[in-house]
Amino acid sequence: MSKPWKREENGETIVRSCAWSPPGCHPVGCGVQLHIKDGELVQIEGDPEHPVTRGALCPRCLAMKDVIYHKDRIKYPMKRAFEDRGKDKWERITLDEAFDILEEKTRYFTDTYGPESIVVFCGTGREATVYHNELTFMGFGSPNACYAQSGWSCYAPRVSSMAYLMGGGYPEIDYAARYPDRYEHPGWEAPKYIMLWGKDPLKSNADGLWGHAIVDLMKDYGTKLITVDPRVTWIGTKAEYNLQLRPGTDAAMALGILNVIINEDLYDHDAVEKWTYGFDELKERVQEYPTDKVAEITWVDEDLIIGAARAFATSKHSAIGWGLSVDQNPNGIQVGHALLSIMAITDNIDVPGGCTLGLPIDDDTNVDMIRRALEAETIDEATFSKRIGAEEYPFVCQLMSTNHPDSVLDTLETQEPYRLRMGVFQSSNVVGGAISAAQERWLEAMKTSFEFVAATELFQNPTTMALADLIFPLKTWVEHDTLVESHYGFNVAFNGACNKAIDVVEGVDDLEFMMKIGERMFPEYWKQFDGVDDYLAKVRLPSGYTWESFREEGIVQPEEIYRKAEKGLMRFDGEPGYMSQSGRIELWSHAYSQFGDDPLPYFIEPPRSPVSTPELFKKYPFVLTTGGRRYTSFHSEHRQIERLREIDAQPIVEINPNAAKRLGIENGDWVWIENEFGRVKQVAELTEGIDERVVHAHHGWWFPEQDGEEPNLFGFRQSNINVIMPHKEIGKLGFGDTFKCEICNIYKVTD
Ligand SMILES: Nc1nc2c(c(=O)[nH]1)N[C@H]1C(S)=C(S)[C@@H](COP(=O)(O)OP(=O)(O)OC[C@H]3O[C@@H](n4cnc5c(=O)[nH]c(N)nc54)[C@H](O)[C@@H]3O)O[C@H]1N2
Ligand SMILES: Nc1nc2c(c(=O)[nH]1)N[C@H]1C(S)=C(S)[C@@H](COP(=O)(O)OP(=O)(O)OC[C@H]3O[C@@H](n4cnc5c(=O)[nH]c(N)nc54)[C@H](O)[C@@H]3O)O[C@H]1N2
Ligand code: SF4
Ligand SMILES: [Mo]
Repeated sequence: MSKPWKREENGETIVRSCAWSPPGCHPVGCGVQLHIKDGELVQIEGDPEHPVTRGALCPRCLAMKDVIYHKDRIKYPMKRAFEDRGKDKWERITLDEAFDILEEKTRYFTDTYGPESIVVFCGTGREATVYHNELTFMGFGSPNACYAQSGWSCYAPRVSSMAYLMGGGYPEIDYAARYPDRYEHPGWEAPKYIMLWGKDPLKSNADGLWGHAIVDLMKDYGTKLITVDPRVTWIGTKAEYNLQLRPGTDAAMALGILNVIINEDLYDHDAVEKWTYGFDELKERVQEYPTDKVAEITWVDEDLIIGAARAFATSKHSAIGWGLSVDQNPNGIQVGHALLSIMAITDNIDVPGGCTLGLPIDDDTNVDMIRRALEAETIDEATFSKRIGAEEYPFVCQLMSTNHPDSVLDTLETQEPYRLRMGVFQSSNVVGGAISAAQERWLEAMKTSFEFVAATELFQNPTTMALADLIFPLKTWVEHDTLVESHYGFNVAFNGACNKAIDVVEGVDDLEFMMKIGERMFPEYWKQFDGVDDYLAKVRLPSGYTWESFREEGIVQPEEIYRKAEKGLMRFDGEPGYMSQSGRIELWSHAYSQFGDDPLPYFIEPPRSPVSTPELFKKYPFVLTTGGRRYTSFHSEHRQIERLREIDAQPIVEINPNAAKRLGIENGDWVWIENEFGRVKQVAELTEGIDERVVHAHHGWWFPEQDGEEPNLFGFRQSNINVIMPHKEIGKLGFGDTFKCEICNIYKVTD
């Protein structure tokens, strides 16, 4: 890029950077120019020189000044007496004092009860995610890294399926992200179709897929869309086929599409023969899913299913963008398997205009962190063997290296097999935020179990107010240096420099936090790093860079190599093929069979649905899906940012006007959303874009403007949909939840 990372212009310092977190975002790394005057951020604008985002920004980055200088931001470290938990009674301390307390407590619980009595929570996609396992194993010496979403239902099911079915390499829509000259690059092709499967990428930019590229492709390169979504989203209105399915019936839909592709002989024989395993068995399985049956299950017209299947299979090359709905379903492992099968048998994997493919999973990812920690001797095998839920759910815990989230709640409630006594919250608002189901249970269990709690945070929230004894303020992405790597290394479009531009709080960033506690607990290991820049250079940056040389370059795009399996790049031994047990993409999975599941994809009804629980459905006669992303928030964040709150002022439940009319509900009415687990209220938004039998509730709601102290805790019980999401409604192998496939009743709030 031509402009330097930092320059002086008209009395301002302009810092070019790639945005990330905090506040939350996935590692999208959108290009920004930060205007600094007298040490203050005065303006933020998109950076037109960023090869991928080319100057575009969404409202959350545009509101960064409001976040950074917000009056309620936590500005210095604080402690609170144990008996004052739940009260807004904090005492300011220094950063050194805060680390002294953290070290003292870590040593106390480690020495008295073993390091496994400490659990470290982390949420999604923010910088902390990258260091979650490392912080837990090599900072605290504990085996208990916890991602508290029931059934680990985000991204991990997709990544794990890929690892077991083909040895890793996350498939992502080919939007020319790795080329500096982007769409003009010789040899790149635009996808003919993009099938967006339960994904709304303009709003979510999930995992670093820069969703706006899909608009470029549609506008300028003729790409057509197929959307598979129970709602008509904005992008759905542009689709040629919009398969508006019943939530949770995705596996049936994917198997129906496979049925058409296989029975009509629309698949690529060469690709099937060379690169797949188990085609005949899959062919037999899909006979159980004729399109008339699938239409009945999914509530989608048979003609549309057939049309979409034909269009996708006969238009080479085409891509599937698979989203969160694959994960938030107890049947999700099978959905992922069926979608991978569609990509594989139509020869749309690792080809221009199809799905690009990451490299096989290697040492850089969390997966290998256990080996690194054992070598560093910050933890031993015996301690690892105490990881909660790992024995019961090896399919989940082997690759992710964490414990099993649902088992953690069970352990907190029963104190079996041992008591968790110290909690560290690092990028997760477990009480009244987004991640946990059965939120009241998590709150009560943690209150009882935890003798000490530390958190890193931007703002007070229900979790910190209820539980924290010690708080470290967080520096935003404008206040610290780091590397942002899209797709967490699983399929990297680019590495970007996130450059510190200002100093605002007396706090930490996630990397500093890990290194500081690490240096105190395990100095032998951590002394090899001479500060954050040195750590980044040794562990995180593409090879050959120092932090200074990397930030000078600003963005480093890895080379795009298609058809890696042919070239021996998908196996560590350099042979052609994939790193699955058969050396091919497994349509019939050896691993699934060994873990005790069906080796082929299949459909099962959600645990509660009009079909699986017809009696219950009479009482709760709507299918409920939740959590479709909004431009204005990242999960439970941004609720205190006035300019964003003006756009999304209240929690919304979307409901069809005919259904609303039957219930006497008008646009803007507060309504109860009720199921077996309780009720919460949200504001009804009437929309034709949803079926009369389905409703969609927003997630992550709490009210920073309300009383934060116990028992109110910022009013999270009022509207947070996860108060009524069930615990442990997981799939056979331990993945999946019902956040996108529950049932409920809706009625007007009258009091
Ligand atoms: N602005 C913003 N961006 C975010 C986040 C955020 O909170 N805010 N969160 C980040 C995180 S952690 C993630 S995982 C990603 C997720 O990002 P996406 O994968 O895009 O997921 P969602 O937006 O939850 O849902 C996508 C679509 O799935 C549809 N859907 C609901 N139920 C079903 C179903 O049963 N089947 C199918 N096929 N579709 C269904 C919804 O209507 C919605 O339009 O977004 C990330 N990006
Ligand atoms: N009903 C329903 N619930 C859902 C979903 C849904 O679709 N429906 N989606 C689920 C999904 S996919 C996910 S991934 C989870 C997400 O769940 P989480 O990632 O746990 O999100 P939050 O609850 O918002 O908590 C995140 C906290 O981290 C803090 N934070 C922000 N940035 C940083 C940072 O860089 N470092 C650190 N240390 N902290 C930071 C924020 O201030 C915030 O308090 O939610 C899940 N919850
Ligand atoms: S996706 Fe939006 S919030 Fe995230 S970095 Fe890009 S502009 Fe910022
Ligand atoms: Mo997520």
